[in-house]
Amino acid sequence: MRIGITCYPTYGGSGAVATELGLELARRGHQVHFITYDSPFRLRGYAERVFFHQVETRMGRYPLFDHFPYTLALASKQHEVVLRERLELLHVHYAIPHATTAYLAREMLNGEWPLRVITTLHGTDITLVGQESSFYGITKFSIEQSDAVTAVSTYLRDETYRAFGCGSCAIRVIPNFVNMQEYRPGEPGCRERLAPPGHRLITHVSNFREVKRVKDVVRVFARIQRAMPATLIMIGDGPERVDAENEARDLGVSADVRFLGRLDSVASLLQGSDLFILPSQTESFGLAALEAMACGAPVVATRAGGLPEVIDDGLNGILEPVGSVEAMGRRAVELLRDPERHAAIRAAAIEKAEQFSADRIVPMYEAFYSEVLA
Ligand code: GMT
Repeated sequence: MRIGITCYPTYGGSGAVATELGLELARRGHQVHFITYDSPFRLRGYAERVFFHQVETRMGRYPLFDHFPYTLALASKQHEVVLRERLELLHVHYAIPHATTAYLAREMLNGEWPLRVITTLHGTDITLVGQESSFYGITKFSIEQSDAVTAVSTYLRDETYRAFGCGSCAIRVIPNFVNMQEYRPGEPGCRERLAPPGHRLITHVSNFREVKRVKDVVRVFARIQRAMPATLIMIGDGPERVDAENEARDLGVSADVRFLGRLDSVASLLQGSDLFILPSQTESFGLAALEAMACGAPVVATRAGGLPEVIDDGLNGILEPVGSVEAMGRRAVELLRDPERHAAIRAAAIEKAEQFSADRIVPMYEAFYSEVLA
């Protein structure tokens, strides 16, 4: 198949999933064209049958535009690439504004070429941003105008029906996936340079937005640190980073908390981790948790959104209510103090991650594409 993919190219779960999907599809013989404003961050170097088409984000000084109309430039580029490359499918990730630009690009074809548009809903496009009054109407319209819609969890599908109605769209749940060759348990000694000898290594990865509750990560860590020597590695960047840094200072743990900022590849850090903390307010799926589990790091997370579809409390991870740092901290300490139970949860986490391996999930997308094209 000849497939166009549009996503956010910078850090974020939807861009990560879209890019990994494109790469997997190309490995399976499909031709994949990424259409976005920058090369997606997980697109590393040359890959056979993968192409990148850059969308302009600015133009020569033109006094009328305070803000460059990226949405129009994207729709125009999608239309151009679809026609030139004879793309059968345009698969857009994150509804805002991608479902809208894909709708425009398909309308611009005016029957000249039979393009099908698939929108994958990822999370905050439905649970937060899409429900803001400035976006609600156009998001609902654009989802309904897609030829097919997928959601990354049952929770997100149901939330879309609840919040948007979308009566005419039968949303297919295709969960996120992980590349088990890249995200795999580490070799002994893989954590040597990550934390001082004798320290437990705790990690967190996110975009440090409010919804991630990064201060809770530090609060849970402070409870662990009271019980045993430990180091916390915070990976990512975003608006709440300064608050998290201040929290670490206020709780007196900043000497053992390392803020690394954004990193392209996190597998080696996850492989060395004893625990991964994800205390989000909501999480449509929790790709970061899945990647940690695949690397053998048990996850302490909140019982929110789609996280219970990834983590079974007590079996392959720990789930507690949003904001319950005391309970998360207590259960984290109990787990870290019990090597046998830690090993059992770690093994169960890897086993659960295998249910979401790329080899199992990507064929679901291929089958869905064939259905939509038929
Ligand atoms: O909102 C974010 O954290 C980023 C967002 C995205 O679309 O980039 O992540 C969402 O999509 C991921 C991939 O499908 C999911 O694993 C995340 O759970 C989801 N984030 C939220 O729902 C908060």
